[in-house]
Amino acid sequence: MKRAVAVIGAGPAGLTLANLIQQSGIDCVVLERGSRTHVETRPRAGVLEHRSVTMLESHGLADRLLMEADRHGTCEFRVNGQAFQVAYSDLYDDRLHYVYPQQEVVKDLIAAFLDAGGDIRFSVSDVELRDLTSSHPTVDWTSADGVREAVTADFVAGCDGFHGVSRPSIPEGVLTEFTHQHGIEWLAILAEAPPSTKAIIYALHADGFAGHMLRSPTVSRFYLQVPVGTKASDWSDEQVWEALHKRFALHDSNWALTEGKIIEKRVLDMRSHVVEPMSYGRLYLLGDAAHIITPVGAKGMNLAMNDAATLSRALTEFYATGSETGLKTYSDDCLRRVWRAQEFSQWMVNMIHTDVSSPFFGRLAQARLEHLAESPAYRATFAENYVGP
Ligand code: RFL
Repeated sequence: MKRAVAVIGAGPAGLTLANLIQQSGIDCVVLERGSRTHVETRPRAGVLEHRSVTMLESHGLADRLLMEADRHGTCEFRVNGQAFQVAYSDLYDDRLHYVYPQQEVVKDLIAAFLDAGGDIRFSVSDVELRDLTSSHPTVDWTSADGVREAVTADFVAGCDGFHGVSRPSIPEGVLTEFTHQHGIEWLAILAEAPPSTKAIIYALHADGFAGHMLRSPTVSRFYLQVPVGTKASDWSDEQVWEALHKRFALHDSNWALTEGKIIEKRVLDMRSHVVEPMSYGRLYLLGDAAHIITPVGAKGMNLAMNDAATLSRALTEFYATGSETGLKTYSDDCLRRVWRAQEFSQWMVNMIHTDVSSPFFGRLAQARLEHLAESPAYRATFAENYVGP
């Protein structure tokens, strides 16, 4: 089989890229390890930045999102039983966050791609990449029926997440890896509980951080900072709710947390990882395949989509004019935004955890939060980074 582009992975990065290049008349095949049902029901992120939505909308890919997503322009911090809100949308050009679960984004992008005649191979295995520095790299895989198949392409897009095969196909020594273990762990909880808040809550408590994120009218995501080395099974559902009640508690308020059935409980290793450059020969890395960021600040899915839009522009330029300028600058263009997001996420990690590495940092976190509560200028900078410039 011959295609212009072989896309590995049908997550937000791979599916956004596939749709965008298909719209430019560039043919591609998408190879996905999971089944269609699996990828369309896997809950992960849920917050899209204004600029991700604008990009999807300009390609006609945001119809359902714009109808169904909740808009958010305020978040809340709780410290020692007192709450204060930051109306970040008012502070930054009326830009909003769109709360729309990642699996719904994936569902919409698959439907749009297939409706326009796209080719996705689900449930593939043993994907292998070859001849990446030649002008015609090849990808082999075993189909759902057990048949070994291959595509020869002009370019390969590695959109297969942190644990995929694309990045490890690059010879050792080519990439520079930047890794940071944040020294904290979160228990991530998904519950069939209607949101108890209109604004995302970040709560600091002597026991550790707690977060109340929004997903849908019937499902909420919660995070609890837990000791490093914790297993999800160490926490019973009762202990989870007890800790959430305690860490979110407010003095002088009748605010209440609505409980519900816990449908997912997992420990998130809070780490950051970036590789440079985000390309090798004719292989381009996108999204989590190239960079992992903590969920603090909700940047991961948005960075994946930005990579896809950037590579799509470069490929469109290449096929229209023969120019390789966009392909050559792809990595630097994406990395600028990746590092800006990493810096903000790290800043926010340090602000919402009282004991990141020492009591000294606990005091810095407190000072940072007081600054945020008191200073309009500081809040404006937060708003720009949080909602996305
Ligand atoms: P994905 O979504 O991991 O998709 C990669 C796809 O590749 C497939 N794959 C393979 N296919 C073929 N062959 C192989 N060998 C393969 N290996 C893997 C996988 O099955 C999968 O379908 O990567 P992508 O597209 O780069 O998208 C990245 C985002 O998924 C990720 O950054 C976000 O989910 C991160 N994230 C959040 N991001 C936000 O912007 N806002 C949030 O609020 C937010 N919350 C979160 C998050 C991630 C979380 N977890 C589970 C890590 C909350 C959580 C709990």
